[in-house]
Amino acid sequence: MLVLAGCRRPAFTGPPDQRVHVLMKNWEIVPETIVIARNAKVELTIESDDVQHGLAVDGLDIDESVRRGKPAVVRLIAGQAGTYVMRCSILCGRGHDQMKGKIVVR
Ligand SMILES: [Cu+2]
Repeated sequence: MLVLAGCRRPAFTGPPDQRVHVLMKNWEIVPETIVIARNAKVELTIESDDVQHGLAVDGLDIDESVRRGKPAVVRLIAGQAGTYVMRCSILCGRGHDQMKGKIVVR
């Protein structure tokens, strides 16, 4: 098994401690700020309300594309407290650059 130091998001099994629903649509990420607990088992369900988007979170090893009607589920455990930038990773149109948010790990 290949282990990439620090940047690979650890997987987990069983029920999550925290579930978060993320909606991506032209041109925003809702909610714009997500607060999660450090070392908690977190499950993100990401949906698109319109075109194809991608949820990328730098520093948490997340980059998932999502289409309308096809939610993506991401499971993560964030071991490091801090603020991580969420952005859209798929050029979705005119307001693409406005699709930003943050994940705060406490
Ligand atoms: Cu986009």
